[in-house]
Amino acid sequence: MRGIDVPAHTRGAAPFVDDLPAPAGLLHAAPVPSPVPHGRLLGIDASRALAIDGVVAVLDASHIPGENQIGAIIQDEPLLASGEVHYLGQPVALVVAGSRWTAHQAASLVDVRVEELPPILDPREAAARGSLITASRTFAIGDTEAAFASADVIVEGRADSAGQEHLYMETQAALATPQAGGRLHIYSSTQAPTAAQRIIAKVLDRQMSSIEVEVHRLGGAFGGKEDQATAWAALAALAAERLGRPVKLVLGRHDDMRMTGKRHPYSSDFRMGLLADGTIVAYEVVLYQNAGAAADLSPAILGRSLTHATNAYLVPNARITAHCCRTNLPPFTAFRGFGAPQAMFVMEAAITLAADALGVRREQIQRRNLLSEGDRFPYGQQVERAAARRSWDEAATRFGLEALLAEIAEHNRHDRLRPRGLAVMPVCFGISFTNTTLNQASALIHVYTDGSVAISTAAVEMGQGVNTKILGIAAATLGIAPERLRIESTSTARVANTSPTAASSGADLNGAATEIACTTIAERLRRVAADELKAEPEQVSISGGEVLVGGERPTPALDWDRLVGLAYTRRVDLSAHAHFATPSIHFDRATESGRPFSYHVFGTAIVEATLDRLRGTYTIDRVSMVHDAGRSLNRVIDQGQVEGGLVQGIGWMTMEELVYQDGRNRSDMLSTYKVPDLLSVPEMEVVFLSDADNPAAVLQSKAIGEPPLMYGIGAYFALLDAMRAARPDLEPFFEAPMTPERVLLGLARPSRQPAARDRAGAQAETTTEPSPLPREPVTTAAE
Ligand code: LUZ
Ligand code: MOS
Repeated sequence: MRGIDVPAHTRGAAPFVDDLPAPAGLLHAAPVPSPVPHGRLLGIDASRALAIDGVVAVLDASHIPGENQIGAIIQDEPLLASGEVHYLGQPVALVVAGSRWTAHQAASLVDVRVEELPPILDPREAAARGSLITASRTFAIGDTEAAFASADVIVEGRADSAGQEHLYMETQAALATPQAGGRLHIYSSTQAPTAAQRIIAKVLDRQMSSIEVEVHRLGGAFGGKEDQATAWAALAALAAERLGRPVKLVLGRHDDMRMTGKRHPYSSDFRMGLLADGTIVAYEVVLYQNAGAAADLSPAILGRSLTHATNAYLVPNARITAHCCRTNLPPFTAFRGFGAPQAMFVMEAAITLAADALGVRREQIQRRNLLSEGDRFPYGQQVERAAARRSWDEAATRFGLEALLAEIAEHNRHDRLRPRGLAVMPVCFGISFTNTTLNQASALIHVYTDGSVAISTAAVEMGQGVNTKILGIAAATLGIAPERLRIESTSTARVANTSPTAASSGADLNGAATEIACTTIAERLRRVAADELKAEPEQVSISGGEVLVGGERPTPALDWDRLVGLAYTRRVDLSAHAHFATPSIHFDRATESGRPFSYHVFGTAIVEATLDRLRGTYTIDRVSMVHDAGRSLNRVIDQGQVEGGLVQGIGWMTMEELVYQDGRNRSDMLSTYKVPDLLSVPEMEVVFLSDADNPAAVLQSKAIGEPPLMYGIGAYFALLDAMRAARPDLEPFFEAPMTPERVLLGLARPSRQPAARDRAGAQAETTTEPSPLPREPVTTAAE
C-alpha cells in the first residue's frame, strides 16, 4: 500500500501548522532570547519594542498565571527566564504583534540586561565541578576487575562525538486559539500532544480537560519535537490566554537552529580487555553526556546509552558509567537513537584499538563477539531470537565481504592517492521506552452509518508513515478496503494520556491498540451478520468488504455497508476504544537490571568509502545492509526509514559539524552547517532479513525508526580504515564527525610510537596491568 501522505507531500500540498487557515484576529509571537550563555537577569526593557506600530504586548515571566516550569523529568526549566539565564538563546520574553515580521523586528529591540557569569561548556569540566543533573548511573555485570586481570591484551582510549541538528523541514510551530466555554485549542508541531497539554495546563493554572492539543502532521521531528515542541506551544498558549486572541508562533530557521536543543555531544573514556583469540572479556566505559542547561530528556537518554553501550556484542564482564553533565548550552534533547549511537561509537572505537593490538582486522573481533541466543545484556535481559550473527552472515555472504576486502586491499596497493576503506557495522537496538510506564497507547474507532471508518490514536505522523501502517492494520483486521478508512488528527480530546510518538514504537503501540479496537468492532458485526444469515458467529468472517460464511459468499450476499446499517438498526455500538500496554517488561532502578525491552532489532551494514588523500575529501560509496524488520508492515516505508536513518547517521558521523564557541552556536545557519544532500548519499542496498517473525509486535512486525541510523557509525570507521591504508602508521583517533578537515589534519598527524609501528610488536604497547579508569569525575586539562 502506498503511503497515504505521498500525493500531498510530493505536490507540496500537505498543510503544516503555518499553512492552516488563519483564524480571525490572529496575532503572531516571536521569542526574545538570552544574549549570553550564563548570567544574572537584571531587567528587561521593552519600551523600544512597544513603541513599534503593531506590537500588542511583550510578555515575560511575571505574566505567567500558573507555574513557570516546563521540565518534564526534572523541574529545572522555566518557560521564560527569571532570575538567571542559563544558555544563549534561552527565551526571556515574548513579543506579540499583528504580523510575524513586526514581532520579529520588535523582539530584536527588547533590551535584556544581564550581568554575565562564567559559563561551563565542557561536560568533563561540569562533572569535575559537580555540575550533574542527576545521580550518575553504573551498569555492571560479571567481575570486571578479574576479567581484566585475565585478559591477554588491554586497550584504552578516549572517544568524542559531537551533537547534531535535527533540521526537521518544518521548524517549531504552534497556533493557540481561545474557544467558547473557556477552552483553549492548540495546534502544535509536537510528537507529544499530552506533554504539551499537561505543561500548558500547569503554566496557565488550568485543568487539562480545558486544553486540547491537536496535531495533523509534522514536517519531520527526529526527536527534536519529543520534548522541545512543548515550550513553543506553551508560549503561544500563554499569549492567547493573556490577550484573548489566536496567537501563532513559528520559529524562523535561524532562531530554531540557535535556540533549540540537539543530539547530545558525548566524551568518553574506555578500556577493553580481550583474550589472544579476540574474545572480549571485559569492557569498562565512562560516558560524559553534555546535557546542556536543563534536564529535558537527558536522564532518559542516559538510560539508553547505558543499555546500548555494548551494542550487538557479548560482554560478560562490563562496567558502564554515565554522567549527566549540566553545561550552559541549549538543553540537548532526543534525537533518533536517543543516546545509543553515542555509546555504540565508543564500543566501535574500542574494537578498533583491540583489532590493532591483536594485529587483525576489526571484522574479526566484531564477528567473534556477536550476541547469541541466551546471552545476557549488561542490564540482565536475556537475548531472545538473536539475529546478530544471522544478519552478519547474511550480509557477509550476500554482499561478498571477503571478496570486497580483498578487492580493496588490492586497490590500495596500487592507488596511493585514492585509498579505499571498509567497515562493518552491526546494530542491536532495544524496542520499548526505557521508562516502562510510557509503553502504552490507545485507539478510538468510529464506524459511521455509511460504512466509513475513522481512527484516532496517540500516534503522530511526522513523515515516518505511521498513519499508513495503522490504516493497513485496521483494513486487514476489519476486512475492508483502506479507502473506507480515515486516520484522524491526533487530538488529546479524542485520545487521552498519550505517550510521545517516539522510541521507534509509534506503529507498535498504536497499531496494537488499533488492532484490538478493530477486533472488537469486527466481532460485534460478525454477531449481527450471523443473526441475519442464520449462521454461527464463528463461521462468519469479513473479507474484501463482504461477509463470508464458512469462507463462502452467502446468498443473498451481505456487504460491509449493509452490515453496518443493520448493526445500527439493531442498536449495536459502532464505536470502540482500546488500550494496549506492552506485556512482560520491567526494570528495577535499584539493581539496574530487568527486562526493559519488549524485543531487539538487529542488522548489519557494510560501509565502503574512498578518500582523496591530497584534499581530505571523500565519498561514502556504498552501504549494503541486511536489516531485521520482522514481517514488514510496509516494505516501501520501511526501506525509506532504513535509507533515511542511514543517511542521517552518516551525516552525524562525517559532515554535520556542530560548533559551539564560548557558548555560541557557530553553525546555526545552513551556510555553516552541512547536512547530507542528494550528491553525498551513497549507493544503498537494503535487504530485509529472511524468516524474521516477531511475536512481540503487531502482525509480527518490528519497529523501524531508529535502528538504521546507527549503521551510519560505520562511515567513521570506513574512513579511518581508508586513512590507515594511506598512512599505516597512523594512530587511530575517535573524534566525530570525520569532516574532510579532520581527515586532512589526521593524515598529517605524527606517527605513532615506533614500538607500535610493527604490527607483530603491537602487543608490546599494551599493558596487562589494568590501569585505573576514572570512576569519579576528574578534571582534565583543556584540549
Ligand atoms: N524517548 C523516550 C525515546 O522517552 N524514551 C525512550 O526510551 C526513547 N527511546 C528512543 C527514542 N525516544
Ligand atoms: Mo525519539 S529520539 O523522539 O524516538
